[in-house]
Amino acid sequence: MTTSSFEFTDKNQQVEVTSANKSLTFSIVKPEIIQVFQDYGKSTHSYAVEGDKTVDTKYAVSKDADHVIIKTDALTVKVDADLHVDVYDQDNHPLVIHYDGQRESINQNIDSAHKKIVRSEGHEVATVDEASKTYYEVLNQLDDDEQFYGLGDKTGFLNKRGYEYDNWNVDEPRPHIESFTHLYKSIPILFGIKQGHPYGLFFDNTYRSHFDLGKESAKYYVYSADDGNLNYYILGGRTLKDVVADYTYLTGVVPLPQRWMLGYQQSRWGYSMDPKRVEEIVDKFEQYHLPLEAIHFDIDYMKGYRVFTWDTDKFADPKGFLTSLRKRGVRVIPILDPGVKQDDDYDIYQEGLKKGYFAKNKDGSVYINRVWPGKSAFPDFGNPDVRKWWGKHCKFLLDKGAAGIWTDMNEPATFDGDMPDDVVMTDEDQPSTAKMMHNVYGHNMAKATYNGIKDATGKRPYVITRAAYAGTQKYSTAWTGDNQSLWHHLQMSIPQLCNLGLSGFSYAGTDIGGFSADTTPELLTRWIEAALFSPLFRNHSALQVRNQEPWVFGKQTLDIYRKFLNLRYHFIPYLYDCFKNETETGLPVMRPLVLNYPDDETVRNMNDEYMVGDNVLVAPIVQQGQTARAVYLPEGEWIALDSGVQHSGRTNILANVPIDKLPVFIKKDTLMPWGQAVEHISDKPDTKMTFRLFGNAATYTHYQDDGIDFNYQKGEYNQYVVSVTADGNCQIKLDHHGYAGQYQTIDVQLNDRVVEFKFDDKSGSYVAAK
Ligand code: MIG
Repeated sequence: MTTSSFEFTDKNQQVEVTSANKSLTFSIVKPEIIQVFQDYGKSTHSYAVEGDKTVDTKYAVSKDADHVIIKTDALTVKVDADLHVDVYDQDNHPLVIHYDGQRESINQNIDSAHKKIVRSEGHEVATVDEASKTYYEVLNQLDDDEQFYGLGDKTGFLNKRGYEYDNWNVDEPRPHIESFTHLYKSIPILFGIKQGHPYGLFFDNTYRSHFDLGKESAKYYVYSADDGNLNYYILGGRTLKDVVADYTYLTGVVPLPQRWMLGYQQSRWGYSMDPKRVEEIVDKFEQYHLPLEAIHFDIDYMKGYRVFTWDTDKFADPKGFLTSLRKRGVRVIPILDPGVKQDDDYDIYQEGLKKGYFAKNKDGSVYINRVWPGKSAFPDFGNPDVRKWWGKHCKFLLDKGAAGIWTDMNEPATFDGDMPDDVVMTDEDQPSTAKMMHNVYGHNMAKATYNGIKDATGKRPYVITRAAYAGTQKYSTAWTGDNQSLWHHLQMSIPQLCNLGLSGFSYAGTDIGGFSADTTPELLTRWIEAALFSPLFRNHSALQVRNQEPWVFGKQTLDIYRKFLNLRYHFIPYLYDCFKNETETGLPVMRPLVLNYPDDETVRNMNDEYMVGDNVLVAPIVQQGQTARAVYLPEGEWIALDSGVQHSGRTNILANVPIDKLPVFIKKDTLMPWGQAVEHISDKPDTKMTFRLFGNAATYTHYQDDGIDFNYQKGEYNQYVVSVTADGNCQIKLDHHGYAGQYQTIDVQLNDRVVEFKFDDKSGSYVAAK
């Protein structure tokens, strides 16, 4: 029997290390994932990680004089008597090493008296945050070459090193710039590459928390929280892809979308003030032969901004109207805000009140703040009954013909000051407060909406949310909120969407053209080009700004816009395949080059190029007036989509990029499915598919299902393996045939000819026509 106060217990993949009177628990989830937990007596319910993810794992625990050592096949964790944690990968490379020194203030050469003076004029003065320090912080060594990625929708650049961030969802109408520490989403997943070795740290704590990633000092980085338990996951695999995949293993993948959701969507605050205006927009799309899948209805369609109402003074017959649009191939996505108007004659408010479904003040009265409908109450979405209630009411919109629901203002945003931290809310079955539930408010609203749509329609739900927490990707696509028609925001959209992708949000987009401020023809054009592969593909603008539909700037802009919408549609089968892969691998569709080429130092700070899956590289123009740019191509051979010219990688090439061009490169030896440039994606199966060969030989696996419901989960899908050998031998195998909508014709475009295949009913296989 030892009386040493530094010891451990080990039971069922849980190792509890105790020292003095404190303890840390390490849960081995799988070889590459270890959870670190310290109990501060707070809720242990996770909104991000649903269900037990633990896999039977081989591991060993030992102790020497200084450390308790936990070892799996992928990770070694060393804990000392101060309960400091060091982590190494399977080859003993350091991944996460505790920093032993003290935090220091940024050196400003300013004394406290002068700090006070500049503060009183309204300036922010950085200082070591005493308040957060007193709760807890995780302080780790920072290497000179360490890079950071992830963190969701934060502003700024791809590599987060050198900046500080907060996790606290806010509605931010000012132009988002790199000094802003937080926006609408809190996704506390930090990916690092240390001396070339990747790791992840996922801090699953919904309370306000902070990252300083080498801004304060080049010696360390810090995570700190204001409240909650210490609860984080160490992720470590061989490659950055492994680590990113393990994050989605924990928090979930984006479910397969309906096929039309990958098509073009048009939106503007104000369209739905008048059905005539909506019709005019649809007319113009038809007249100009522009593809269109959906129009989004902003708050104007409601009766006095009351959720689950439709203003029948404006729309005599909402259902008839939506049906008529649907017949023209256009779906409608109406918006919902969380705020429920305080109005005694309004059934939703009465019902919520009677059932106690609204957030409350400390004294038990209903918490009221002002939003669009005026004074409003806020559903307590952390309560599963409230989520069910909200979900059921979504049927009101679905019955009218809505094809999805857009959820806004769910940070939650309020007009009369922020919701106080002590507002009473529910954490599943436990009483809680806004202090804990704020960052998952949007998450729970999106989840309620997703389940409501799924129950009512049986189709793959389409939800778009503004606020989110880690794991919201299981329920909703996300847009990046109120950007502006600024070149800076076009530039930022690439790193922002890439980091969202790494953070689980494979299905996201920015408002194309910019939401606030007046766009210009050049900016709109460069935006539709840069966003060509943005998973969520929606042009949206504010009430008070210049119109920004594709035709408002005349023929040149319209023609270019149409050309790129058509190009997008050619790539939809590829994007759909990327989504299918994403559901299996957890890797994002739109991604930074560093994910595919983590060993290439050139791409670790690349903000103006991105990739789509493994084989497509995009290098748009994001500078006003620019018509040429350097394009960095990583290792391998690349074929320019436009010209077919082949380039060798690991170097920059100069691309001439006049206003109507977008540099897209396909990795040599790729077969690319090439869809048709339709004006509306049909619910009926395509009868024909084309595959284009880039290079000399390739194999490609292509996925097809009805693109609508969940029957694919019962095997109703087709999987085609298309291959071309260097000597021109071409084959198509129907690997899995569970969906009756198989293509009748498949063309394979080789460099010198097209091979046409026909489906042969008798043999159930594809036969090359002679
Ligand atoms: O305070 O519903 O980000 O997309 O058009 C503005 C009106 C509220 C903010 C959303 C924006 C939407 C707008 N909403």
